[in-house]
Amino acid sequence: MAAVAGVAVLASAACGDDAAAKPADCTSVTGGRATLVARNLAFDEDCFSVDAGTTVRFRIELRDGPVKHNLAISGLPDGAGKAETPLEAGPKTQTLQVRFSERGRYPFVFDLHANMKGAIHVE
Ligand SMILES: [Cu+2]
Repeated sequence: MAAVAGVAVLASAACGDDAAAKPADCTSVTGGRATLVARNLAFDEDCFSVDAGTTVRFRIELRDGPVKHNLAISGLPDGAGKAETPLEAGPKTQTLQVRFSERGRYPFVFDLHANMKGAIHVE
């Protein structure tokens, strides 16, 4: 966890700053739908909270023109490991459906831009 904290200093995102705690302004996912917008080399959300057992359909709006982005969620249980969309240039809308069967904190990142990250808190 200490190694993660060193990297998190670069991020303005509240959610990525602490390895465990859920920030007060975390976005609750309702109805199994969540939207992330990638714009100006940043995501508009850095934290989602989800009820355990929920399948979430993420809508990822890529709005950075020729710059390629994606969404990658790691640490998933049940052998799923990682769920991710392909790297694609905008404008483009991607979808990623993930079932969160177990409580925990699942980091999400965009693989090329270190500041594009956050976490999904499954409770
Ligand atoms: Cu990016």
